[in-house]
Amino acid sequence: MTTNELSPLQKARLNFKPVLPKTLAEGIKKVEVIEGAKTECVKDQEEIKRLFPNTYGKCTVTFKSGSEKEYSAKNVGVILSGGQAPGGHNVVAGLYDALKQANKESKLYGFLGGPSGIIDGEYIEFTDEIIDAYRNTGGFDIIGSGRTKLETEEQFQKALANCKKLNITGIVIIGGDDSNTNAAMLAEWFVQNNAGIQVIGCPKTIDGDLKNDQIEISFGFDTATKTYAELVGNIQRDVNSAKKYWHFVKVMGRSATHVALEVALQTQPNITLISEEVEEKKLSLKQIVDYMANIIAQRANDGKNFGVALIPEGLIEFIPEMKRMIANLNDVMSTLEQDASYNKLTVPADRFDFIESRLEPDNAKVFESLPVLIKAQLLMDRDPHGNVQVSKIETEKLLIEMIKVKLDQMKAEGEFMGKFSDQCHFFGYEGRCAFPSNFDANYCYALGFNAYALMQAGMTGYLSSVRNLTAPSTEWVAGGVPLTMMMNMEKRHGHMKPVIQKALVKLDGPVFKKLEANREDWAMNDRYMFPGSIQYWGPSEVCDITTQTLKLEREAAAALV
Ligand code: FBP
Repeated sequence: MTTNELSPLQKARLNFKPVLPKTLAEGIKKVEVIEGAKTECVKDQEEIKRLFPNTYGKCTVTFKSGSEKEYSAKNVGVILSGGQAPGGHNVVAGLYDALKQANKESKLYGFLGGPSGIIDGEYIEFTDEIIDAYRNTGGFDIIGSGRTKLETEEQFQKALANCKKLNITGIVIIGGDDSNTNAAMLAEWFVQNNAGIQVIGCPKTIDGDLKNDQIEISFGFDTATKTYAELVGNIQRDVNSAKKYWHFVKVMGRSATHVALEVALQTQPNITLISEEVEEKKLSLKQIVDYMANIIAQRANDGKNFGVALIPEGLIEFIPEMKRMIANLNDVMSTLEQDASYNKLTVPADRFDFIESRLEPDNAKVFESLPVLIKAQLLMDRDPHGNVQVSKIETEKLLIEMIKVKLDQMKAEGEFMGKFSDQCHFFGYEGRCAFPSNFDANYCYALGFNAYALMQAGMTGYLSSVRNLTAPSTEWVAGGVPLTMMMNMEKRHGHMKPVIQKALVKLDGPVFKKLEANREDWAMNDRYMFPGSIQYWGPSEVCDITTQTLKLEREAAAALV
């Protein structure tokens, strides 16, 4: 536990009291289950059903407050998993408070360093003192995080042995799609092996791509997007003051473009690329460069040699020729570990030639056309879940280099008379550990508290679900959704695996439609917005605003009812 001196904001935030939904606020011992409809998974039903015979097809649940019951003590372990997201500490605090409220003899253990903690048996036992020091703070440093994939029999056996040692009968995994895939696998394995250990997930990720009808948004998205929007707004002021640079801002979010789209709606920059649109319209890299260069040229011809462009982190994987090449590259790379002839190559250029010789001819051409920097970044190790580490691929630099070439051509043809001077940024890590907004502080606390309600009700293989999030938190609806409901089969490390499907930006949805309706205007006329920093105290219209994404999606859902 940290003993550092606390900043005034740190001290003040420790005293913020999250407000629970009414059903949970009346007390954990009064929570009763209302069963909803049975569920099916999103795709590949037969295969998922075969792989999850015990946890597949369960019903959704919501909670109501009833009469008070007594509960015996229960030991629970919690894991923070994957990338950091603001509010994780409050999930742990909510879980702790619910568990102690149900029975003060219950214990909460925190596994250290992510899922590897449960395998290696590394843990701490939480106390009031530890929890109180982390309430409403950002980060995952209370126990750390990691990305270990849980999938082998050996890992499950070790996890079981470590739980037995501590008499743990419940595990909460706080994570994104990959981490909750871990949760689903572990839940199924524990049932199959009569382990008597429940597993509940909590929807975390700044990426905003873990959502469906039951999960309106993952936690952390609110705070992270507001943090990036503040920074982009500040850059826009700078741009508008100096009028001499084009700022290219790559924004985190991995595959889906929810983060960049939300930041765009909050700040109204001149250009925002949407990966899902690029894929749908089958835009080539050249077409994207032409689109951006044309806006830059038109603005320059209006005397504006400046602007701001947002680039989603995962763009490269959505450009059709790149997507095909990366899929082929992933297959090739999954065979390289045992390939002695590749492993003995030490010079990057030799490695690139080797890879090109293994790729299909069209894909080899695409790979060959890329700058050395991008080639090297594409060959970096995949994460333990088989994902390309898009945060390490400098797409913004690739675009800038190609745009410069295009603008030179346009200049030669008299189509561009201005100047192009670039600055680039990558906003990602800056937002993942910010102090959670009031929304995330409340939401996370409710998710953790609710996770314990699901356990108390005997559920396993469920994701903690808290809905109706545009209403005040007292009106939020607490419940649970079976993890298998969100699963499908996807290729990872060269093999088909069951995974939770990522929710991508819907091009017929209200959030994208809003950008689409405005982007021509924003490209040429400077409609910059300056959201400023997250406010924790003050008027409700400043402190409690939800994201545009949540607002527009909830409004659209309500209109359908
Ligand atoms: P999660 O899906 O685990 O929440 O990760 C979110 C994220 O921040 C992505 O946006 C980003 O691509 C990735 O983590 C970066 O990972 P790392 O922290 O391992 O560099």
